[in-house]
Amino acid sequence: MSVVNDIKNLKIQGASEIAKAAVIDLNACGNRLKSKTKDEFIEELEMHAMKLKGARPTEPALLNCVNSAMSKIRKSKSSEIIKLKKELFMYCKEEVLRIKTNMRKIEEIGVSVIPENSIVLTHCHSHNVVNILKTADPVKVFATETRPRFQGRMTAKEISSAGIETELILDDAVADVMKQVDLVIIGADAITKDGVINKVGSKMIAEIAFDYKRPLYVAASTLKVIDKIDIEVRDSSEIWKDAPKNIKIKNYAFDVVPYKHITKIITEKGLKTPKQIKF
Ligand code: RUB
Repeated sequence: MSVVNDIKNLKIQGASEIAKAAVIDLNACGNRLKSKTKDEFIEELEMHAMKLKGARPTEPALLNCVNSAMSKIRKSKSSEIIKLKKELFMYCKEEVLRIKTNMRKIEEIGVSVIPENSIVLTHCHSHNVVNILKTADPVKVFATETRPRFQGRMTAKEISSAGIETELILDDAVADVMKQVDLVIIGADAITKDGVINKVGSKMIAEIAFDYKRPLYVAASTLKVIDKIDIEVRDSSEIWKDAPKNIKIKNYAFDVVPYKHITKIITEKGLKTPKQIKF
């Protein structure tokens, strides 16, 4: 299985991991190329970069990191393939480092929003959120199962193996448990002008948290900042495999959480209000 396919079918999921896997694979592709000239090398690499970006075209961290490495290699003064390969390795390594450093900082900063003995609710599977929760060690975490692909099970497994009391709930049960929760923390795929984009259901959870006056934090690197991006619509078979033909099924993967429902965004540059984000 290729990394492109692994990203497409969610074997690799979560914006940060997707971006990391993509730049590592871009370097691996460059390394394998047998191109004779610089133009050929760039062109073939570009083709692979397009495939990687196309695997989840609505993931800004993936787009930003792959574009950044590609733009540097395009500007290279080297013409020898061996040198280009070495440079590509360096640029891809820089991107991986950027992703990892941001995640570490988000974890450090994120811990400060989780008071001692708190009960936290999260949705889907965000590596940033899991890192924060494992370090903050709240008394209990509610994890939504996250239909249709059940990424919440991954969150529940990781949180409970860290020794934190974990309760997996149906997505539909959020309204019922919200009164037991001190705060909500979710990840993000994109930080846009209109709001933060995260796994479908995030908007509904944010509205419920707002109604119950519970703070909602979003943990996300500024590598995910983008003006505007489409919402990914995935294959309907993820919702219902052999559905009758006359039923229309729309499998929106994400939704937009408006800023009025977000307390703060935990970025690698600190806790930010939407107005402090540069677009
Ligand atoms: C995952 C999801 C995560 C964000 C942030 O969706 O919505 O909250 O990607 O992840 P999917 P991270 O499973 O469809 O990729 O904090 O790991 O960057």
